[in-house]
Amino acid sequence: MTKPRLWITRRLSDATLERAARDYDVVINHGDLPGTADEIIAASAEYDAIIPCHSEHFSADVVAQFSDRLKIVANHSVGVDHCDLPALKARGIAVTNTPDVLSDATAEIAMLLMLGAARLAVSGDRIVRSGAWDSWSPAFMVGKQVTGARLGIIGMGRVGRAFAAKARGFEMEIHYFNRTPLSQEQAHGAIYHDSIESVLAVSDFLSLHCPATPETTNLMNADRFAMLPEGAVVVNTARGALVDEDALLDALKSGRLAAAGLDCFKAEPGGNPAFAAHDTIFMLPHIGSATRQTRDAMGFRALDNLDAFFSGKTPGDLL
Ligand code: 8YV
Repeated sequence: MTKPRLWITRRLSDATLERAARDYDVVINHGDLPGTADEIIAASAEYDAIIPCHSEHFSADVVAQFSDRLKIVANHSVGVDHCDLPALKARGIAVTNTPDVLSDATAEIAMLLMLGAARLAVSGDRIVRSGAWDSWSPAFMVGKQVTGARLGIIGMGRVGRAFAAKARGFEMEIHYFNRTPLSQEQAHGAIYHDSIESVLAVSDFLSLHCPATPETTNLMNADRFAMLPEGAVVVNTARGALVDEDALLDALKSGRLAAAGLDCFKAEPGGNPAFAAHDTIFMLPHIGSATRQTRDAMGFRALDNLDAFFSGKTPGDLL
């Protein structure tokens, strides 16, 4: 039987690429640059399947120009905001993602950002590294304590719950907003709020874990930053689209926010150059799921979805 033709748009983990090469007639973009709209359109005529990352954009405009060969887009990501799902569905193209397997790695990065932002990691590192550390005083670099503080989580899906589990180790009082309340078993004592505003009022620390959709664009805007307690810390490991970046800067300047920890930005790659001057923003370049173990698991999950699809079964992560 001829193997399905598969395009892998980026340099996935070695184990993933080996398995893909064993089971598929695969072309790998070893150059590892994001696939352009033209390349994606051309691929729709040459391949039965694509494994893209969030760096490839399947907009309605791109999908409208597709040929008929492509049958499945098996994303190597949990977020699918780079895919116009209705447009792909209308073309009869299956779409899958990779939930679960990256929840712990992403929650680890959220914890790193929360601790780093709260305890002034950027200034501390810079002062020691630059040789500018020439004095010490009890008043030096005094940050905000995480242990026992109130944590607000917007979006209690898999990553939100993994983060809450880690935060419980810091004895944090966890409040959350979610479209639906969690069962008692899943909530582990976290306090449900039926509105975002209500969570903000009690969030000494706030962490965003919801998908980017038209409804969540600029979810954190000037009005909402103003609802946080004075000196709050905001963490975003979800998507840059969730935060109005000008409003975030204003909130830092006014002192409403003490600090922010960001792994994602409106413009990626690159981030927001206006953030660079602010040591109170601890930044990472969208590496929430970037551990060896998780990269393998994401690649394998995408391949599991393809295997199911091409053997006539419903992929586990069909959207
Ligand atoms: C990935 C992510 O690194 O899964 C997601 O939605 O944002 C990241 O964890 C990236 O999307 C890989 O394609």
